[in-house]
Amino acid sequence: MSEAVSLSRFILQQQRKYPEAAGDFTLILEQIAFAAKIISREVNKAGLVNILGSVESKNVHGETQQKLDVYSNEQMVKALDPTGKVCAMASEEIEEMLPVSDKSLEGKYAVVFDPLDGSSNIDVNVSIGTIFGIYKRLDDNDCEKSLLQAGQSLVCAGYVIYGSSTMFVYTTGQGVNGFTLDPSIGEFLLSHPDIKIPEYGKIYSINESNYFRWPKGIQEYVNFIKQHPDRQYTLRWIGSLVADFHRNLLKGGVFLYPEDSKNKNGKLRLVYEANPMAFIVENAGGMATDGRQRILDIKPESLHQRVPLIIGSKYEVEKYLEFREKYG
Ligand code: P6P
Repeated sequence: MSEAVSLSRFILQQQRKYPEAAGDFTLILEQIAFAAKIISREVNKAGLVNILGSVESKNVHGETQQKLDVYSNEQMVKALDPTGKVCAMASEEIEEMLPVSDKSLEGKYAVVFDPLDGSSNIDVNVSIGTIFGIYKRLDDNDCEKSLLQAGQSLVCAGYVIYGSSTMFVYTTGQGVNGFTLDPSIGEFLLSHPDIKIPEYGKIYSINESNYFRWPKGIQEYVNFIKQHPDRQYTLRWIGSLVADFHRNLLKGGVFLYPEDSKNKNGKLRLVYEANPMAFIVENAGGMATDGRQRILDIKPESLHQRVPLIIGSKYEVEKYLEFREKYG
């Protein structure tokens, strides 16, 4: 039985590689993990307490907010703001950049997050997740600019999946590592060291109900995958980005939420969904594109802008680009 390595110990071991590190980044990551434990506790008993269902309010996208969405957002803010190390925060649940307390204005980091993605699945007990990305603050008093950096400037990205177990998966650019929460001790323990996505998979994840709204290139690509000459693919679509992405990261394959005639830029958001997942997948040896360019190269124009997302194993993503090139 190999020695259990906690997330806290792993983070400190990583910090020791940077003698100049003041510990600010470590504190932020630890606090995100703390928030994840709190959210996990509520998600796992959601059916037993009055935290299911929706609230009257709607989020910036006009979507009815679930009580757990609002609760999770509050936990992330309460975990991060008191550190005084985060000068700016952006959340899927909040229209504008989140205000931080005065002492935080000098913080050296900016954090973007979707506090609880997949919330339409909450009330039916399907896996959901938290997605986050961490940037170094730009030398600019306008902290919002620090939130709108291209994904390639991320210094850390990760997600938490609240599923059959709660897992914390993250990268700082030197590989991807996964930690599983042991509720009996309240610690995330290293369970998936150095995750690498297979070169190709046998799973494709897309909402095929949009088929007749797709451009021809996407239709032709999906038809190719469904009758691949060398292997039988299977379709897996949970309708929860973190759950669908996590499965493909471990087993290989491709997740697609492309544009269609109704959603010209797809459905997923660049800043706090596509970019963190793209940073993770590239550090695991995969690829992420919007169909024309690398996701991490896109310069965000606004906090909530949407982007087509095709992400996963190199083979399936490169093949997608070929079909879009050929068929449009
Ligand atoms: P559809 C959840 O609402 C979400 O934002 C992602 O987590 C998920 O991948 C996608 O939407 C599912 O979209 O159109 O299949 O309901």
